[in-house]
Amino acid sequence: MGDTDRRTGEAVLERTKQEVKRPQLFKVLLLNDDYTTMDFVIEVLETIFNKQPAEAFRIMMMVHTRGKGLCGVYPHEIAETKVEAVVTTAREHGFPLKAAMEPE
Ligand code: TYC
Repeated sequence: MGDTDRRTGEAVLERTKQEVKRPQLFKVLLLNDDYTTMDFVIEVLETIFNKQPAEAFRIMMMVHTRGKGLCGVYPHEIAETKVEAVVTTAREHGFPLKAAMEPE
């Protein structure tokens, strides 16, 4: 609405070209701590982030050695749900494990 055609200068009421809006994506990261067990982190990666065992181990070691590691990239609401699921299950098991999300 209120647009002007670039070539003719005439008013354009509606553009026919379709715009595709892709959702903004967010990285979900796991953060290191000294108390959560390696086995529990691997379990989280397999169950919440659907990783195969070898990939879960690789990500866990990345977090352990580098402080944080990428678990997946998701639309906002799914990323939020993953972070909540990590925190909820970790607290239920008495672990301080944290997850974070950041714009891709
Ligand atoms: N650093 C933990 C330990 O030595 C293991 C760990 C890995 C904890 C990844 C959190 O996100 C994490 N038991």
